[in-house]
Amino acid sequence: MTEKARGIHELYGDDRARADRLLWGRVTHPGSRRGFLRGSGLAAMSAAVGAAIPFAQWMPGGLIPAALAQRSDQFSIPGKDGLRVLNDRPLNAETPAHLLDDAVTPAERLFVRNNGTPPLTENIDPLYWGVEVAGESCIRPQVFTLRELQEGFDHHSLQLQLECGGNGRVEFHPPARGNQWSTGAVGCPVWTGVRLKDVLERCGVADDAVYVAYEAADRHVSGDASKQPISRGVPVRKAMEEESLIAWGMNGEPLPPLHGFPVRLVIGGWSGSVSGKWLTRILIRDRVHDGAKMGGQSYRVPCEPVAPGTEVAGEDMCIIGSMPVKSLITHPKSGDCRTYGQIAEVRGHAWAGDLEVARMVTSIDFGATWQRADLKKPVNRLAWQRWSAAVDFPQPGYYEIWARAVDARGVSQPVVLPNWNPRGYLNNACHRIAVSVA
Ligand SMILES: Nc1nc2c(c(=O)[nH]1)N[C@H]1C(S)=C(S)[C@@H](COP(=O)(O)O)O[C@H]1N2
Ligand SMILES: [Mo]
Repeated sequence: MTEKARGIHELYGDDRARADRLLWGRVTHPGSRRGFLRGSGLAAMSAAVGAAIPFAQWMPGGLIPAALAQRSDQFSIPGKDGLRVLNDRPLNAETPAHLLDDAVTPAERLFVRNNGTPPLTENIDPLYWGVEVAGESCIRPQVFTLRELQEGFDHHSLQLQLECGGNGRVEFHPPARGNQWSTGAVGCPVWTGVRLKDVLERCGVADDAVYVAYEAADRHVSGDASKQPISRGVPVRKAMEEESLIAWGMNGEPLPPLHGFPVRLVIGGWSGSVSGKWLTRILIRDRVHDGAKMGGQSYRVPCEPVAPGTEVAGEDMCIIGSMPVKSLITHPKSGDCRTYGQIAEVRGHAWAGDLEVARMVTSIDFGATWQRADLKKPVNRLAWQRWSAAVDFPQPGYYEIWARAVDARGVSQPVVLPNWNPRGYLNNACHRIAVSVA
């Protein structure tokens, strides 16, 4: 497993101004010693150093706070707890499985998947942020400010699971290029917003509408303003589901800047890539959307299974829809020791894209036998489901705990890898952890 973890010195070593902007939203002008640290950036740095910074106005730009610079452990992104940084240009970070144990994923433990450079949001007045609804099949195109969305439509709060289409990519062989996610590009916070459906209906969806897509305020990593980093969408029927939200809140707080402040889409159960952050436009299209990362090899898999390593032409690739059935063991932590004679509580979450998880089983004998686990209903449709099991180890030694979910149609997670595909999407193999019993 290759893991590209980056320390804070390495990050600042590359480009101080960029590191400042990335971590704190601090704008440092070349040739000037001053860095302007305000608002959410100042709050982020204060949180990272553990106290308010009375003399922040005198702090030079490009300076790594000593509290972080003198710590030998790997630094974490401000506002995040223990995430593994896979890439910092753009920023991508995943959550170790044992840190995803909460029923509702807290902001500091939600993975970050950026395709481009996020907009600077600290000077934004969220209420005046505009979201335009347009497109060939939009009958009454119009712009809503966030305030108009909040005042003009019913509010809904739902727990919705978000998983990157590339989660689990690291296990594919031959390797697929892209962020080498292991198991941590998934989370399930509570989102608050209005139904996408209600807004689309206000604007009028023509009979020939096929797709609903987003455009956003982030910029392409190349800096080329004519390019968008990502602009994806879903078929109209998915956009019109009651759980598809235009959200401004996460766990009762405004969206964090990294997660799309001030407003984003949340389309539960599908590849996270359709849940556009920093939302600026919604397009009702009369065709399958053709924005950035809709075509070629992006978020697409071979329509028919292929042998590992096969090159597949664009026209033989199909767009990913619902994510497959999957589960995670969030307790105990892999590698932990247990005392012989004590029953271990094992628990985690399970989800199945558009479907519900019907059954959950675990094994401690490498899949020779499976035991039924207790599985809860989702709190609402498209939320992950809590499961737990009591495991009794027959003698001291090394064990693996394997977990396997089965969806409402009887489809279960594969124990080994699912179909290889060129970009390494949809790996829903069973999660397994190591436990030693002494
Ligand atoms: N505007 C915009 N929206 C975006 C992205 C992005 O790079 N830009 N990344 C997408 C991808 S690929 C995923 S998996 C999710 C990740 O959401 P998160 O970073 O809030 O966890 O956001 C999606 N929405
Ligand atoms: Mo993603």
